[in-house]
Amino acid sequence: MQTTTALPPGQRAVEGFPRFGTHLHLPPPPVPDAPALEVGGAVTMPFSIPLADLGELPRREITADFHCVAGWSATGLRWEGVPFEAFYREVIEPMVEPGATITHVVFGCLDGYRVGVLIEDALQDDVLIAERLDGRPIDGDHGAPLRLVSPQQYGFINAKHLCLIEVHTSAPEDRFVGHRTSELFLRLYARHPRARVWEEERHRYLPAWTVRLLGRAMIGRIMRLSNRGHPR
Ligand SMILES: Nc1nc2c(c(=O)[nH]1)N[C@H]1C(S)=C(S)[C@@H](COP(=O)(O)O)O[C@H]1N2
Ligand SMILES: [Mo]
Repeated sequence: MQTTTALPPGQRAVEGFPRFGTHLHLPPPPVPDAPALEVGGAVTMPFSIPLADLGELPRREITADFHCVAGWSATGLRWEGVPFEAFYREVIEPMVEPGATITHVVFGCLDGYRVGVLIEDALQDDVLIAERLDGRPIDGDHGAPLRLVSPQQYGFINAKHLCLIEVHTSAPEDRFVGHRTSELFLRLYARHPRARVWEEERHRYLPAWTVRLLGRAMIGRIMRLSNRGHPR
């Protein structure tokens, strides 16, 4: 098996790249005819960028491992897209409300998933708004048409089916709009606000080893469920 680097503490490599998520068995959301990325929050006016226009921004390719907080890691994934930092500096920052200090960014998704991160974590230079995985457009399993890729943070930060970026001046709440089980999942699991894999920041309150145990008990079930929503 190809491994890019040693794995972070408490992670085990799996074959391939499974579909996994709080979406559980739900199929991926349909990709709109004219997909776009909306920008909102503390900006002078919300606006929208057609995906077709992302081509004008700098591009980058990275090879990275992907670490789910439940304990599995997919290794050697090749992502291609726009560095989040370039998108932030060139597209978002000029529109930020005068005087606002941005501390957090929320990534919103076509399936209702929303996750907030600290601005300094989002601005790490390996964070991508990814359009391609292993040389092909990202498929429904892994977040078509766009997803966030933040290799130094657990999978749950890596928002699939990305359609919205909001900038905030204080810590926002993670939410899942539209599916009761997924919403419950996010409420029950008080995830760590930074979620850095090398620091093993799995949970806001619980020590990492308890989450390792819990994860091991859940991985198989969630993988099988998620696979039921696999587009065929
Ligand atoms: N939109 C959306 N993004 C999501 C999720 C989700 O349920 N919906 N699950 C997260 C979790 S917990 C993980 S581990 C990864 C899994 O990504 P994969 O299905 O591409 O393996 O997606 C993350 N991003
Ligand atoms: Mo995850």
